[in-house]
Amino acid sequence: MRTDTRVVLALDETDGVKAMAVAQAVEGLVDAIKINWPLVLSTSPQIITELAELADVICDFKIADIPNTNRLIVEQAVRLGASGVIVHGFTGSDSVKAAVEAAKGRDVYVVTEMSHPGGVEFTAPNADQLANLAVRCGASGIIAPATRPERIRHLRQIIGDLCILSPGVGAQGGKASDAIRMGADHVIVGRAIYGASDPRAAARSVVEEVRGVLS
Ligand code: OMP
Repeated sequence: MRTDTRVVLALDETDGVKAMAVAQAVEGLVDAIKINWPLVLSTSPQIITELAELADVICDFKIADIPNTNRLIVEQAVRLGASGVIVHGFTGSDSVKAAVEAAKGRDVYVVTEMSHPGGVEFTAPNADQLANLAVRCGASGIIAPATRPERIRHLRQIIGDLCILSPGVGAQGGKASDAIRMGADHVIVGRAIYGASDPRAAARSVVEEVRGVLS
């Protein structure tokens, strides 16, 4: 993925026409567009191919199955044009390795501690193991919470120079600058951009906040 603006748009807009309009509006301001089930289910898997013409697309399907099923899902995402996928790690190393193999060089990100309040119940106590598993399985990086930026710094120590994508900015209360300062490579921002009256201006403001930390 590009490391130009360090911002990834989470395009959870369920109106396909609006989603494409937002994607076009933020062109050049985001390093990738992450899509999840809401947009794919409200439109069609073809949306992956359409968005891939505008930006790198990360399919956030939180893939969490046996190795064979993981492989089948990743192969279809790649066939449609995905540059990356997000998988869960609690399924074990064989499942994550199957995803990495099927991705054939595309990025695979493993979820560690989740950003929402419930993320402290099961994911936080196991985050170190999940981060270690990401390294062992050859993943490109991990997902770590902008809502608890000190956890990003902690997980960075485990994963070395793997990539950290950090959701939870804006609507969930996290700050992009805090996440980047603590070691995230990219922030993932959804509602604060696609839900804004001017998505391009909202994206630009996150980009400037991040630039303020890096400059
Ligand atoms: P907003 O809260 O609207 O900015 O969206 C955040 C996006 O990041 C959504 O698409 C979530 O599904 C995703 N996400 C989290 O919010 N928390 C996590 O712990 C992990 C993810 C993710 O894997 O992207």
